[in-house]
Amino acid sequence: MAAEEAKGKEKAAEKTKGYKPEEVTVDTASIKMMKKALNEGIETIFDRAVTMKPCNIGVEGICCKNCSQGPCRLPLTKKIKDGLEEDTRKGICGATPETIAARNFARMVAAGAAAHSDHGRGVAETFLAAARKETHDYTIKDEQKLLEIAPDFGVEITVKEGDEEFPRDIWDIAVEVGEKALAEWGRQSGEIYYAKRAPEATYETWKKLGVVPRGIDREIVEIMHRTHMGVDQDYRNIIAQCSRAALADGWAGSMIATDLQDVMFGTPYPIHGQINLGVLEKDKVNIIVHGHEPLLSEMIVAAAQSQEMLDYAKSKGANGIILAGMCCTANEILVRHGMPIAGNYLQQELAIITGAVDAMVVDVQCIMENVANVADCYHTKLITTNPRARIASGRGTVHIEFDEHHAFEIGKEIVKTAVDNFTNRRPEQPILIPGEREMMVAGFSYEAIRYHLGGTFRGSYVPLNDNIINGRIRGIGGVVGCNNCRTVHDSAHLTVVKELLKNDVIVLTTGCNAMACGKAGLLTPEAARVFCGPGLAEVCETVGIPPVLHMGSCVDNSRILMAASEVVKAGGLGKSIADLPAAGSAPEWMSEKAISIGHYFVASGVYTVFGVTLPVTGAPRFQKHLFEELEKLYGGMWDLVEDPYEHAAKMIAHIDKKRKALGIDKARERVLMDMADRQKLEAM
Ligand code: NFS
Ligand code: SF4
Repeated sequence: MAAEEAKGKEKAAEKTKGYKPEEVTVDTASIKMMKKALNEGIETIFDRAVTMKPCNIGVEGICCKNCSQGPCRLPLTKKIKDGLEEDTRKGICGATPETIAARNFARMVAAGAAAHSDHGRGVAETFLAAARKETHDYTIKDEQKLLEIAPDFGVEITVKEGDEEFPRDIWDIAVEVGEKALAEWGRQSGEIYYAKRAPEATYETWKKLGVVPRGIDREIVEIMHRTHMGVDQDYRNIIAQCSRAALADGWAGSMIATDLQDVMFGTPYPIHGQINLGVLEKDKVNIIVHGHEPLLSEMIVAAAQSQEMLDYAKSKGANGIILAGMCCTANEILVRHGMPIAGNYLQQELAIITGAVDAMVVDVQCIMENVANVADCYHTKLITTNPRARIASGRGTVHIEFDEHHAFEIGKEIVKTAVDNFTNRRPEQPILIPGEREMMVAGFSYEAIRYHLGGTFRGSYVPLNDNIINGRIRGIGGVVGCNNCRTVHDSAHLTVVKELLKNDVIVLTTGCNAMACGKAGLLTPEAARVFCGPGLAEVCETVGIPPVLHMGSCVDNSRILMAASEVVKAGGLGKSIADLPAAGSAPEWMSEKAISIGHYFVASGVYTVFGVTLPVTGAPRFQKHLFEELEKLYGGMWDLVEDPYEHAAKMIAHIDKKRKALGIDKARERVLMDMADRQKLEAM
């Protein structure tokens, strides 16, 4: 009895032990909100991270539940690990740890590719509806971009009459592009159109390996089939299918989403914005749009800015309307409209805890179910909008379904709901909005990079290449991805990025990493002086750009693929993406989308390092395939490095390896020996 009592007490103590805000984030605004949450007894993900520990078999990727004879768990013992004992682990059906881990990995790719691509499908459908003038809420904003992408779909942009050629009607072009784009999902054979956008040598590698995607849906479905009990039981073959599906995501589903969004809403060019919870304002109606698809948020932006809604807000005693984004929706409305960002993934509950959020509007992806419970603790209305994503938790959750044919009307209804709720703020609940609010410059599409780093007269990637060849810029780092409650919020993101900058590696960013960088002031031109090595600082200061280029949301990782392709095409840095002095990174990843992105980077030839954990470590041969053997096939490979300093160091070592292979390592040494450069460094 006494023992039991002691155990109970221990458990209770464990429960109340909780977390220390300063130990789980480096973001001071978040710390303030966590303290408020702890004071008010509001449970957040940071509490759950203490009480819910990950399963140590699942974390290594070696639990199979693909049939009801399992789940089969194959723990990796120390003896097997050290090679003292033969690895004879098997599931009930005989599946090896390699098969199990590869199947699990493949299903993550399938889910991630499906998420991005289903987003893309929605964009293509809306685009087609706009092109056919079935909706008046969307239009073609960027004709130039439409004309640029049309030939990639084999769509003519001119018409011939006799010997003469005339520009074709833009709406006709749009309809044909829309139809061809939408057909990429259901395509059964052949190749996705955009595969040819890759440098020829990269495309040839895919062709040789037989992994050029046929159609988007087909490749995702085939993963599900192959990973069903008793189908594909060769981890190498499973990974080849992962490449097809992931490439279909990066070079089709995501890329089409990005392109058609640009045509409808405008291609991003550098724009000022503000970030962190301090963008909320106490005396205004605060609406947070959280999720991923700009189709809806674009309309809410328009509605929130309409005189009708502003007047309505005034009639309810509010001083205006603040519309702020969260997660990738935030990136979408930032890069096109300069709308403020409230925060990244781990701040979604914290935003509501300010007490000042009148509505949180969500669509799909990365929305924690618990936002509904937190919203219930305040006056906040949680509004779901997508038929694919309803939330059962929460007494006050409402559903206002989005429909692209009446998009603006629905946008207004949502804004009106938020305004009405402004009057329901509870006087007994003190509002606390942290003061943190950083300035940033975002919106570096690959077109914008071409323009900004290009010559005075004409956009081109040649000057960027020249600076890489002469060594001022050592290489390119793509640092992207999520937050993860298993690691200190934003900490690894910032360490990896700062290490790269210090070593003259220019950083391209998207997703929650971009927001971490924004909050830390890295997305300003002034950051170049403070954080960069002398070469990179000089380039950034001359051109007037931040050393970290915010390229958008996670589907906009396709912009990084395009930028890499442009760099190859500009010449002097090899023939394929795999030849570039470049590396990818997701220091705090958590979502399945990140695995799909990671794998399309790897299959496109990029060395890609993940932080936190990777569910492959329990299957050493499979891990070796991903971390080593893939390099021989694709030129790119996976890696897992938890320590952010070592993480960056390995990226830099890879960049140097590529510089050496290109014969430009000497140029770099010369630059470093340069007296003028040294003096400049000392003066800093
Ligand atoms: Ni990307 Fe964007 Fe953030 Fe991760 Fe989620 S918001 S789509 S998945 S958590 S970076
Ligand atoms: Fe076990 Fe094989 Fe069934 Fe997986 S598929 S649960 S390894 S029997």
